[in-house]
Amino acid sequence: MTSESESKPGTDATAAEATPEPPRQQHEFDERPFLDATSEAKSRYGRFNLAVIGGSGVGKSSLVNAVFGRDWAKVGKGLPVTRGVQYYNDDSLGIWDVEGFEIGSPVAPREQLRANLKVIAEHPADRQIAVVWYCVKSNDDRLTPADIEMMRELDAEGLPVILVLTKVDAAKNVIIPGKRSIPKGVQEFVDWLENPVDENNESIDIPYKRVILTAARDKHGKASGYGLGELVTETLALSPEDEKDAFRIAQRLNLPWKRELARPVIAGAASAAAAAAAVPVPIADAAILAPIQLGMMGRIATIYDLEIKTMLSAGALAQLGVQLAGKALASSAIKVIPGVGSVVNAGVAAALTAATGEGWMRLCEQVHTGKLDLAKVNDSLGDYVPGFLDVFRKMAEQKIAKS
Ligand SMILES: Nc1nc2c(ncn2[C@@H]2O[C@H](COP(=O)(O)OP(=O)(O)O)[C@@H](O)[C@H]2O)c(=O)[nH]1
Ligand SMILES: [Mg+2]
Repeated sequence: MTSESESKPGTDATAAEATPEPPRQQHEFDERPFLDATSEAKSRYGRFNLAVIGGSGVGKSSLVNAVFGRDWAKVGKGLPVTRGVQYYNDDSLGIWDVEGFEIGSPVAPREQLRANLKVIAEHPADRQIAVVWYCVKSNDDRLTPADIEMMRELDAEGLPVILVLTKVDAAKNVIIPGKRSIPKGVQEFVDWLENPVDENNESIDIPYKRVILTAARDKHGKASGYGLGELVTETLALSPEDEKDAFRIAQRLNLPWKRELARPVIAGAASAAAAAAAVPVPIADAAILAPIQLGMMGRIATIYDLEIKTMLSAGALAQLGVQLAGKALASSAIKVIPGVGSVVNAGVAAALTAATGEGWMRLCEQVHTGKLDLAKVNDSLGDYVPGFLDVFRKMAEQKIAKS
């Protein structure tokens, strides 16, 4: 991932490294299990690459921002790959931003796109296109011959194409609550797509897999999610199997998909904790659970696409471990065995780990959706995971103070 940091738009890749490491505490646990789990999860889930093709101004960047929550278009340029093609990426997402056919170009549309796809194909495996959003303004009458030629080229290359009609001015339907009605012109475009014909009224075949009507903004310029749920559902459906998880992680609209990924991680950590405490361990040795829990937390942070590493100051995660294994453990239902003292047995270890995982998952969700204002976390949020939340808040404050 560092090899590509030069193409990372808008992020300061060196900020984390630049922070001097505080002297390492002589403690049994540190943040490494968290960081190791994060990078392991990142490489396991990989990156989802989407090609977004369409004329300038059709709303490609707005769609990407709405679905993936990356404000790349505003932040700056991607990696200019070839004329009309830019590549933006971070760990979980790559976007091939491809300008539509240039009118007046001496090269035919299909040839132009073929040349661009060839350049893309020369890039490494972790940049190869999984799905294409072919974007057209919904108030156009029909597809142009250039659009059709380009979609045929994509299909010939085996790329699944979603035809995305953008900027649909979907009005609230006054008769059916919750329903939206689309302008007459858009409906005519959709009708034409169902039975497309050329200029001579001959039936033609256009090889797209789905048509989806979308809007990133309403007519007042406010954010609109029209059609975006369907867009992510169909994008997932058309993704190659081994890139589905990367897409679930990269997108920001569907939270249940992230929970589906996080739950098995929690279950796995709970069993590992139970195994580690198969022979009940004295409280003082409960630190053996910290790496398991921190590893679980690192994986979950990856699923929510949170750069906790850059959110949290160095050493803070180690403190988190202390909190987890100490305060949280101490406040849980720990067995007292006469003659032995307080011990953590398998059941307690598993339950505690599962509770920590659920709490951390919900916390990540809140941060991910922007609902949790880290600067204003109040005590009611102690419900998540008592104990480490204070640490988390402190770390967030440090991060805010630094930036
Ligand atoms: N009304 C309306 N405007 C939109 C919508 N999506 C994008 N825009 C506006 O259209 C312009 C071009 O959008 P942009 O995403 O930059 O297009 P791109 O050149 O294809 O990347 C911007 O001013 C957007 O605010 C939409 O769904 N509805
Ligand atoms: Mg753009």
